[in-house]
Amino acid sequence: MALSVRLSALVALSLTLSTEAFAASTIMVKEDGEAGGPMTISLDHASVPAGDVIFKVHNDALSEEHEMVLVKLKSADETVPVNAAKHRVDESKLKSLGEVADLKAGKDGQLKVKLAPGNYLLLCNIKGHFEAGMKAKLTVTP
Ligand SMILES: [Cu+2]
Repeated sequence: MALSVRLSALVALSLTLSTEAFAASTIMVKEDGEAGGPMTISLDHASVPAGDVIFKVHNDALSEEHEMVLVKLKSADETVPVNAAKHRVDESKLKSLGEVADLKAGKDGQLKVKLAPGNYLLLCNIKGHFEAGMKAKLTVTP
């Protein structure tokens, strides 16, 4: 009797531990900015541990559509290539890991990805938005 109670307590403990070990990190992403003005992407965490990461993206703009593209950088100080004529980042030269596309003003979107340790960049690649400031770095730690 006493043994089985202890065993079930152990099972409950190990279940709790394994759930925590594999829990996803959640990053709240806020996008803002109207046409012609400064635009931003801000994250509530600049760094998360490697593993499943859920990006919960909110477009806080009044009327402007935004998006969130996640790319992996080769190093923390890598600058991404911008096509000046198109006013957009050249995504063909980057490794995109996914995106929340076409997020209308006031709307929410979500992206879940498994991230390895390294340096990442979140950006909005609607014409002119990257140049207006829509980029944010993320560090994933081992
Ligand atoms: Cu945008």
